[in-house]
Amino acid sequence: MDSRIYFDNNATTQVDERVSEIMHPFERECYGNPNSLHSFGMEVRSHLATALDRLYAGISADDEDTVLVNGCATEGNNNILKSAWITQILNGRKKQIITSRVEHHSVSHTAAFLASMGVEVVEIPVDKNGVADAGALRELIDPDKTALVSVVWANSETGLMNPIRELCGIARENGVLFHTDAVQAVGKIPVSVRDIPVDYLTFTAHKFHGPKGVGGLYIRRGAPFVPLLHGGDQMGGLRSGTVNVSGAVGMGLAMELAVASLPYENTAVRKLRDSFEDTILTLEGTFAVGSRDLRTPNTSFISFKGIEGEAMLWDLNRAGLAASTGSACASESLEANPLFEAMNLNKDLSHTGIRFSLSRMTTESEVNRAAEIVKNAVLRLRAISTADQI
Ligand code: 7TS
Repeated sequence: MDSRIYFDNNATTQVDERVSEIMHPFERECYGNPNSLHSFGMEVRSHLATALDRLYAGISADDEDTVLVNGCATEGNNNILKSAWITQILNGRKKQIITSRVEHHSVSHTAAFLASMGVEVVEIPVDKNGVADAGALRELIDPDKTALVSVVWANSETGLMNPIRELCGIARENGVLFHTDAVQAVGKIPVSVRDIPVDYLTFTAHKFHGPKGVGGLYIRRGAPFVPLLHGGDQMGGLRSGTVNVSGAVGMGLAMELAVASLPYENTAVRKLRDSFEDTILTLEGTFAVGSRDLRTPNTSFISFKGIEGEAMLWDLNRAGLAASTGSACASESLEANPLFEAMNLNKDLSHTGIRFSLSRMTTESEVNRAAEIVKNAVLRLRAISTADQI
């Protein structure tokens, strides 16, 4: 039994046991290539078809739409921005791509690359609540100029959810394509492309108790699309390369389980997160970033006045609690974080924010122990810093 506590589920999650089990046979028993014409291929194809059905159902995609299995959300995000560049800008009359100031690097760095290729990239700011400002999009969007609007559904560091319904509505009113990176939304809140008619949506299995290295990309029927990978014409020629069959099968079941767990996520996990946060916030000099009702139910980003974030992480880690100072894949300091800058928090945060992200596997006893560990760390680190000042 692992006695450590894992509160870094926005970085990645533990694979659900049922997902693990369903993936096993695709290594030694059912190992055919799904594109082969013999029985080995055929038996795999049927499992892949079930997995795709589960993915379509999970996000309420229409049969006429496309859901591709690919390598990860980074691939999906790259694909959509580069595809919009090729179809709307290089081969069209548009000039501009709009993103927001709170994107994951897989969007912001791709946008920066496109800017270096001459694309006009504009970022919508966040409002005082820390969510993308829909009013700013209304002002910036230009039907003659804007090729694509791409806004992350939920921010990975704070869990703050952007007003995707409104942003997507503005893009549609202007006849502009709309993409959302739904990596931190799937499995935490309902994600339905029928309800919110985005043109493109990305997700990645390992954020909802599925395996790593496999993701999904939704493309609405008729939405322009150019593949990133050309080759063997797998996935209808839209994503070449032999499909990661065990990954796809695992992601399909993980999606089904994640959707089934949404009520639990929004009651029990939310309650655990709130109770953890309430306990931590009794400590002096602490505050949580972003109001709770605007955040995904599993995430708390807490600032501890006067404590250096990395020192705190080490202390927590030594005591058996895994958390993070933000995105594991972002190395920038918190001071440079545009979200905190926009919320006017940098001056208060200065290296003191810690992200705690829970999951449906988190238990009450873990929450209680974690809160104790955090309290002790804060007291110890503050005592050290006071001793240093004497
Ligand atoms: N988009 C968002 C919003 C993410 O949070 C991440 C990963 C990705 C895209 C990329 O997913 P991948 O499967 O391609 O790697 N975010 C984080 C994080 O918050 N800490 O580590 C990875």
